Amino acid sequence: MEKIVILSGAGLSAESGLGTFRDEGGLWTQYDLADVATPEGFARDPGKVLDFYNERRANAAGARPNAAHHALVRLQHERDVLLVTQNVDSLLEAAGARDVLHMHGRLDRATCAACGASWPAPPVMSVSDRCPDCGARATRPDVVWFGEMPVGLDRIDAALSQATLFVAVGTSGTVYPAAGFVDLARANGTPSVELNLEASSGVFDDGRYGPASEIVPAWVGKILSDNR
Ligand code: BV8
Repeated sequence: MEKIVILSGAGLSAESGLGTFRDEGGLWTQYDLADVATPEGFARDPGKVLDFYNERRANAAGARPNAAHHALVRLQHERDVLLVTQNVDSLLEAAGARDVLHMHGRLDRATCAACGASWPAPPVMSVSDRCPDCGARATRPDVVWFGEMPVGLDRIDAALSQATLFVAVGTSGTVYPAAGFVDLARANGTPSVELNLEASSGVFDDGRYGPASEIVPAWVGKILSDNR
């Protein structure tokens, strides 16, 4: 049986209304990522960063999983699958996924920059919030900004070294180290598949292109019918 590592990006949740980062009208065309997705930007203007994530948290709260999320969950229930996501939404969990590895953190969690505590994020975070553990006014979204260490890299490396298949869903392959996972797979001799609206810059052995809500269920159906 296959041991599959699946990396997802914003394209997985695009049809759930959450938008992407680098497509036309994407988040990084509306905001300067240096202002809202770096520790330096947070230090400069924490209120602006909290507002950016409050808006995304509100948007995500109203979103529902699409057919691609449900297809990945079906595959996880039937095969040995590690779901690694760059997405900070919880739509895979909403579709019934277990044990999703959010390598860039989660919108629905907050953390304390002073003591490292983490707790469920309130719908709206403000600079006057205090850490429930240490009381410091140092709360921030529990997400990984540029220049910060992504979550779970050791676990991802170990899974990639054992994988029989690496799949990237809905990611432009722009952000590292996630964008380098396909190269790790190749170096390990692991076949790789890209499921995306259009070909990214990554070098994959195979690709299916179109909206995730169509191509991901079709691909999962083939994997399961081939009894791989
Ligand atoms: C780090 C915060 C130290 C949460 C984000 C080499 C090695 C290591 C680091 C670097 C390196 N080179 C450069 C770096 C630094 C940097 C980096 O990669 N910079 C880029 C800009 C070059 N990386 C870092 O800083 C990382 N940390 O390096 O720590 C270190 C050093 C060594 C080893 C380990 C660690 C931290 C990166 C995390 C930054 N945080 N977000 C948030 O606010 O969400 S990044 C941001 O981009 C999001 O997390 C997002 O998930 C991620 C990736 O974007 P995508 O998901 O791919 O989205 P995008 O819009 O780009 O693409 C969407 C795709 O979907 C497109 O292809 C589109 O065609 C497709 N699509 C659209 N609609 C659909 C669709 N597909 C299917 N169906 C559809 N309907």
